[in-house]
Amino acid sequence: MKGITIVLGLAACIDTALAHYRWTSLVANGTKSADYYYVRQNTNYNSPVTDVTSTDIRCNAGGLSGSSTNVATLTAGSTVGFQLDQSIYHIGPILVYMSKAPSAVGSYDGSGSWFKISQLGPTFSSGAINWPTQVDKYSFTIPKSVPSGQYLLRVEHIGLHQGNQAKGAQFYISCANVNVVGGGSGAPGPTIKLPGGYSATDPGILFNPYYPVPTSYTFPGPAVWSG
Ligand SMILES: *[C@@H]1O[C@H](CO)[C@@H](O)[C@H](O)[C@H]1NC(C)=O
Ligand SMILES: [Cu+2]
Repeated sequence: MKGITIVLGLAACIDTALAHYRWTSLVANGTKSADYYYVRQNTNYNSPVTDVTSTDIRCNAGGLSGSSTNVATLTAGSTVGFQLDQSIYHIGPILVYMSKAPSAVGSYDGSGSWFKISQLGPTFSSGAINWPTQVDKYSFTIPKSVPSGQYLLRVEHIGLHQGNQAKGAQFYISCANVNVVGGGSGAPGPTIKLPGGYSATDPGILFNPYYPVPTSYTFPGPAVWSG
């Protein structure tokens, strides 16, 4: 009994004491930007967000303003990525969203509509669930037909190692200020609000990754808009 307590205590300790992975920079035109040059810097250092009803779920704690963050010019249809400061070491999916700023993105708080442009989840083979491993960068395409203009570009890793517990899922989020050029006349959707679009009991958030071994995974949020 004592041994179990010590092991659990250690596990909890490691989880808070270790430097967590953070999405610190944007990769555009094949070039990685400096940390927090285009990515809004959060104020909770490397702690995850755990409350999906908080405005922190938009762009992490401290991410509602990006007035001191630069704006990256991105071409619609191009490949873009977010780079982490260290590889992801928790199990869970990666999701990417965009939200159009009503005016300058630096002063946009993300209270508008969000649509999803990419997601990566587990694969299933011979009774096992296999999560993306050793990810230190996630790349995706800015949809070709997205209307030109300024957007928040949001990346999220959902740590599901404690996803079997209420509010156990951990959201590692960053948002970049971007200006899309060369876009089209697509109508991005379906959309959600953040907070609002996620519930703590969504099957992809309150999710037991261990036993019985899952045979499917339902991503939270809307379907991916392909553009
Ligand atoms: C990427 O390349 C385009 C086209 O040359 C340029 O307009 C844009 O500023 C570049 N973006 C970044 C973030 O370097
Ligand atoms: Cu952790």
